[in-house]
Amino acid sequence: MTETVLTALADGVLVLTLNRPEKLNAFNVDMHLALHAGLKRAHDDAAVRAVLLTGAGRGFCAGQDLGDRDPSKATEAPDLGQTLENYYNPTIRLIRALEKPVVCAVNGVAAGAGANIALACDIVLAAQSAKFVQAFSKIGLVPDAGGSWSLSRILGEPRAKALALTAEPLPAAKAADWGLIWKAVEDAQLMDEAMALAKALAAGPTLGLGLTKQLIQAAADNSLDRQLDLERDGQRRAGRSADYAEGVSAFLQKRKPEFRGQ
Ligand code: LHQ
Repeated sequence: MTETVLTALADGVLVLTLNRPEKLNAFNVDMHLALHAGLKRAHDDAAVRAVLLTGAGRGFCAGQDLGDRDPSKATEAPDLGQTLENYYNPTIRLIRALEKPVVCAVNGVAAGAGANIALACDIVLAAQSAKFVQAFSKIGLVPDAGGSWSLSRILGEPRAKALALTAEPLPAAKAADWGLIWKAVEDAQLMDEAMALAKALAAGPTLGLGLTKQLIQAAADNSLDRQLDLERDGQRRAGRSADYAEGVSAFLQKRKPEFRGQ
C-alpha cells in the first residue's frame, strides 16, 4: 500500500510529506494516523531537531477527503465532532506542543482543515501559486483544525469572518502581506528555501528554540505579569543547557557555534 505520509530524516530535519496527490492530499484515517505517528516521532526522537511539513504533487492539502464521508451513502447523520476529536485536534495539539520548530512548505492549494493545519505550524512558507481556502462554508460546515482561532488572532475579525464566510481563495502573496504566513516564495524555490530554513533551525539550540515557541504561543492568553514569570522560568531552563554555554563560548571565541540540541 502507498504510504500516505512520506517520512525522511536528514540533517536533523524530519520531512513529513502528505502523500495522496491524486486527492490533493485530502485526509483519510490512514493519513491522519501516519501524521500523528510522524509528529510523535518528532517529539520522542532526539535526532529530530526540526520538522518540515509539505505535500506531494500540485496541492498541499484539500482538508477532509469528502469521498470518505459521503452523506448520500450513510444511513445516519455523521458525528463530525468525533472526527475532530479523534484526528484533527490531536494533530493541531501535537504541532503546537512540540518543543521543536515546525516549518510548513505550502506547495499548492491548502483548503479546509488543510489550510488550518498549515497555519498551526511555526513558520509557513508558500509557493506563489498556492492559495488558502476556508472551504468549510461551501459545504455547510464551520472552520476547524484551529482555524477560527488562528484566523481571528492573526487577522482580526473583519478578515477572518470574510475569509470564512465567503470561502474566497487567499493567494499566497496576499497571505504574506496580511501576516498570515511568513513568506511567499517562487514556486521553483519553495522546497530549497524551506529545507534551508528547516536545516538552519535544526542546527540551532533546540531547547531555546522550543521554549521560545512555547513562550510566544502562551503570550496571547497571558498578562504581562504572567508572561514575565514564564520568561524567567524559560530562561532558567535555557541557561542551564549545553547549547547556551556553547553559544556564549563561540561568541567570545569569535567562531561559529556548534549546537547539539542539548
Ligand atoms: C478531493 C478533495 C477533497 C476528496 C479535491 N476530498 N477529493 C472535518 C471533519 C470531518 C468532515 C468534514 O471536514 C472536516 C474538515 C474539512 O476539511 S472540510 C473542507 C473539506 N475540503 C473542501 O471542501 C475542499 C474541496 N476541494 C476543493 O474545493 C477543490 O478541490 C480545491 C479548491 C481544493 C482545488 O481545486 P482544483 O485545483 O480545481 O482541483 P480539483 O477540484 O479538480 O481537485 C483535483 C482532484 O482532487 C479531484 O479529483 P478528480 O478525480 O476529479 O481529479 C477532486 O475531486 C479531488 N479532491 N479536494 N477534499
